[in-house]
Amino acid sequence: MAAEKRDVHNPLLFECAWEVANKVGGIYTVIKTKAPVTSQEYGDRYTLIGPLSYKTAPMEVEALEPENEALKQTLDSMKAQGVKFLYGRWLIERAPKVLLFDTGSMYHRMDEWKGDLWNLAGIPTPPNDHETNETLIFGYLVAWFLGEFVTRERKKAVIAHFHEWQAGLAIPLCRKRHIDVTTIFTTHATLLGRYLCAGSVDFYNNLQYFDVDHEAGKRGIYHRYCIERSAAHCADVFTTVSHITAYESEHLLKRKPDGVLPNGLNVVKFSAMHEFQNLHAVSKNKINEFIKGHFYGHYDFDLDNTLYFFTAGRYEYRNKGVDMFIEALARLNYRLQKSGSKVTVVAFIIMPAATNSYTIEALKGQAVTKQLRDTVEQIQARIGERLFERTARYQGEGNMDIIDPETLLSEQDKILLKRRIYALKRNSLPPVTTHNMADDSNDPILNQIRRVQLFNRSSDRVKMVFHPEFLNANNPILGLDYEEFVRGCHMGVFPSYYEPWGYTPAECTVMGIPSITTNLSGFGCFMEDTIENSEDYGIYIVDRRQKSVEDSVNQLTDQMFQYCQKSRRQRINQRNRTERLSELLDWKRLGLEYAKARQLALRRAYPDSFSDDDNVESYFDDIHQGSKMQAPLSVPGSPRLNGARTPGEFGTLTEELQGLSTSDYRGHQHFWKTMSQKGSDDE
Ligand code: G6P
Ligand code: 1S3
Repeated sequence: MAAEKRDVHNPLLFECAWEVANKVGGIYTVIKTKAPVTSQEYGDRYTLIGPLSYKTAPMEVEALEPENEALKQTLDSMKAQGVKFLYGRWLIERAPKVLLFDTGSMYHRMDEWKGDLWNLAGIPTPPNDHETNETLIFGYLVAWFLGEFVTRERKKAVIAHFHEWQAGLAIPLCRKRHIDVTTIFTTHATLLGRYLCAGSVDFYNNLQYFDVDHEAGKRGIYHRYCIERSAAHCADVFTTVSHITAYESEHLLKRKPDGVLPNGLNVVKFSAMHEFQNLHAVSKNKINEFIKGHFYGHYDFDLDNTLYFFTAGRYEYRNKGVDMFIEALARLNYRLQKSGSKVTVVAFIIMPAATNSYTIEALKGQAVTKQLRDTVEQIQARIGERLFERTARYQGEGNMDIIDPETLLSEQDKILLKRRIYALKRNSLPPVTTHNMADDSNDPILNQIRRVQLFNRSSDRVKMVFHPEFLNANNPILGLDYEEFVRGCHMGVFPSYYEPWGYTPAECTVMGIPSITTNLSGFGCFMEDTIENSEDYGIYIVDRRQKSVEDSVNQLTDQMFQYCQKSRRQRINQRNRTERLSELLDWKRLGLEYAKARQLALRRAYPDSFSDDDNVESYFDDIHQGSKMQAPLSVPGSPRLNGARTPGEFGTLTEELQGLSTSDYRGHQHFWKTMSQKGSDDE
């Protein structure tokens, strides 16, 4: 008897990532912000799978008993064999179901599974790589779960979507064991790409020439690379987050992705435009307070004419372009000085590094400034009281000495104020960093600041503040949450060399804050492809592909210098325009690309289950009603889109669904052509 066909129109979806309910980096943001639109589409048919961290899970997940019979039986069976897990709802918007496996509960089977992986897929796993051990156990648990689950749930098709190599090991296992699921693998970077870029290679010009096995071996990551590569090759559908990473994946992982799934955000729209502008002003005031403390004794610049620039993220000095940022700041400093500009730029670098807490100087700055403020407030109250008493009791005629300002400040108040002023004197310059660095003399950021001599002198128009810890509203200095901080700044600067997507500039955009990115970042390429005249909308893109490093640094300097020439009115207008781009980055729109990947996966695994009547377009229209970019608004300043009006037009996935071949990568057609030309010339 032929096996019953699985229902491909109401499939079940398991989305699996190391960062489900477990914040490590950017993938957490992808999964968490996307979950609401996926839940909307799949409802109870959606479950996320991740590792169980006993430290964070209780804050993120509320335990539940599984209702689905197949799920319950599968989990009972695993539990009987010693597997520990937490099943429940993730406490985020729409509360999707999550299944978190405790890898520790299966460490005793590590050797058995390592042997199996070697026999099955020829993937070696050395003994002392903790991350790989975790990946192995997690992968075996997920494959175990899926294998048992599909023998119990026989009616519905099952899609298993995996993110990044740490979650990808289950894919070759599913393939080798012939588990009846269709799989998608999305990579958010490649292991080798990240390693190669962090070194000093000319990465993009040599992508097609790297001896990948050799390079991975040289860096001690051959086994990890094998896991990543096998996940990419065994998946029914392979995707990544941007066209630039698709190109990289084709050469480093040796499979051309089937499509690109750009990262979105959950966009919160304010009912009135001025609300986000007000938030900027409120947050900027908080940053102003920090600046007054940090620069005590040297607070000789006008905060009304000061701009806050920042960069933030994981401490990857070269990959995140911090080297270029500091060099360009030094040139900006010179140009502002030369032009006699009255503008001051304070440049923040928010990147966590090993530290031994705050410096005494940084804490003292906030303390003495606070004392001064308290004293001024007390004196202010005393003057008020004095003034009131004198005027209320006034009996005389003509002589109004009592309201002479000279007499309002008592001798005692004057002494108190003098004391506070002395406390503000300092012999040293305001510190460049807020923390005691664990390895001060070797820190690449500090060393470059030393090299370019941005030491916060009075004559410097660019001041530096390196905060080597992520922000938190409870911090004693710079006590703001990241979001508040971004809102209070004028511009985010992210001149990355290696950036598969880049959430930092995207987050700036949805908060209406202009940003600088590069055409080596997924986000930068996406914006360059999607809108015309992106600078008008606060999206500045440094060319790091065609230009030399020297020229790119100059371009970045120009962009920052031009921004410094803007009037307040121009900055406000530009923020309004930037904020209008949010819609482009909303998951309501970009989530559609994920839906297409899932459709393709189902069609590849179950081609006979689809008839000619299955209309792909109407399916997408149904799930995301109203998600299309609206027609350009009549108000001037609406973004002009580069033809790509919907995500479907941007992506490549539907083309295959419609029987066409996938197109070439987007972004700088000329560049890709040059690169492929180079490749074929060399063959
Ligand atoms: C927002 C506020 C304005 C304020 C402005 C400052 O737009 O609504 O009241 O004047 O921010 O802008 P700036 O670019 O100078 O920080
Ligand atoms: C990666 O995290 P990263 O900062 O190491 O994944 C992110 C989410 O897709 C992406 O935004 C980023 O560019 C990648 O580099």
